[in-house]
Amino acid sequence: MAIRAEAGGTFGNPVLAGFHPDPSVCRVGDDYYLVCSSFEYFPGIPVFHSRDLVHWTQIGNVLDRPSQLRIPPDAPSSGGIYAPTLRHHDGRFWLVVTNVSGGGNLLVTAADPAGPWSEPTMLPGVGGIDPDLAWDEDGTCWCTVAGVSQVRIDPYTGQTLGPQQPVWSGTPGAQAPEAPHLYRIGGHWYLLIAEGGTERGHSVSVARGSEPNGPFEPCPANPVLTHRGTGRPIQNTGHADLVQAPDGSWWMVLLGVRPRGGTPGWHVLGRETFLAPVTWADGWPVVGEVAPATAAPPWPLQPWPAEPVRDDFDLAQLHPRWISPRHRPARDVTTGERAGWLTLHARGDSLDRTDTAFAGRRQQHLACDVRTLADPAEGRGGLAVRLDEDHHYEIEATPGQVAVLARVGPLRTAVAIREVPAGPVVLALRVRPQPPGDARTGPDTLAFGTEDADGVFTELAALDGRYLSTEVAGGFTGRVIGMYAAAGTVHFDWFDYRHADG
Ligand code: 6LW
Repeated sequence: MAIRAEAGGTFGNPVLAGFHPDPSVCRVGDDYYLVCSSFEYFPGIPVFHSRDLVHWTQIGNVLDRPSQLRIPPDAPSSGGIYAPTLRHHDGRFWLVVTNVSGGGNLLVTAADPAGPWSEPTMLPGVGGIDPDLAWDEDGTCWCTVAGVSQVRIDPYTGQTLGPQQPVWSGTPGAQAPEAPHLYRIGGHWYLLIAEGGTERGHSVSVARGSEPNGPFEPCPANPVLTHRGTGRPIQNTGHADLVQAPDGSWWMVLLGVRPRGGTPGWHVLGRETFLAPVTWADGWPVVGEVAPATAAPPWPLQPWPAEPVRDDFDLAQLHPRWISPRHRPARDVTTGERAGWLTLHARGDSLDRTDTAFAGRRQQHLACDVRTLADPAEGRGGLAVRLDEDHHYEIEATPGQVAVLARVGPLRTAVAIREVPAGPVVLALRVRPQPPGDARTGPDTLAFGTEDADGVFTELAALDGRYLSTEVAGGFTGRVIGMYAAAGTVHFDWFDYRHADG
């Protein structure tokens, strides 16, 4: 059943759970498309489709070829791809984005947002992150970046057509004016920005003017959205984009986080995408409640149509949800070697290395069960929860043995080791929220173990989830759960991801 947000139906947030920050949205006819930042991961920039702004289905990745996305092996985690803007203009889709790990700002186009997207047009004259594109009535293309400054560009060549000039620096005293989006709405040009930093102070402010390049008059009600200083379960709300529904209603997509546990609160899924209604008063946007999910799970936290639990690796191409740090050479991560299995060839000897062969998907639920059937006969590898090279937990199989390993900052330890029968082994992970406790209670617990042929779980170790949180690790991403090889070749027959929220 599709609940149409724009028809006043109820819905819960987040609408795109897990590490999906910096959402940018556009509508063509009855179809909405949305993109997010992807940082060090390849392929880059997941693209989603929806008919109702609530249920999103991934239809591809914008940067899915090495010729479009180069992230050097030594690029830091949380480098790479920041903050895309997606627009539809003149019969095609335009996406502008920054690769902070090489090349800077770039622009790609597509007839179909599912791809293929073009090779990048570089924007060497545009300085600054969070680029936005807007066209005025005479066809001039304005590129606006964090700061906030603006320059006219030729989007076909990437050349700038004049000086880059400051347009609005946001609320005096607020840090980090960023994530600009410029819109022509009614008789005004609106400049929507985020300010206050992407942490607890995050907010959305707006200014308007009669020309696309200002001068801009700030909204007297700024910030038009912030959860700072509140006890709401959704925090860090900011980095927003606006879209109008076919029925004329307005909506905002934005990022936010769900910190849990005691103090200071830990968020483990990264920054997620939320939806809020927008009305207008005196020509200014008024943002309604960023309502947390109230409906019974699995709706609406499940993508719609519901995602199958199992990936069988029966297809030549991996589903677009699978991502790998920095690059994914087909020779190292392939379904073409053993039919119906995903084969990984080790590059680095552990997940501490930036080049380890790893294919994972975002953790999207506060509680989930994950399992994979691994065949380590020719190597060593397993099932991992990765925040970055310095923060990951894994259950690793070698022939006849499994071990739970933990890396937290400078510390690396084998937490538990057990003998198992030789041959393929089901590696399992159960993520569960921590029950309410005292001020030091963590967000969740990650229990690693094996499963026998009857599906009976034997726990090896249960680890505190706070060490795989953004508050501990830093950065812009969230947990990614997947398979890896740390020596030789490891084959995986299937991978199950099942939400256990509720
Ligand atoms: C992004 C900036 C931000 O470029 O975080 O929350 C940065 N906003 O706008 C990385 O996502």
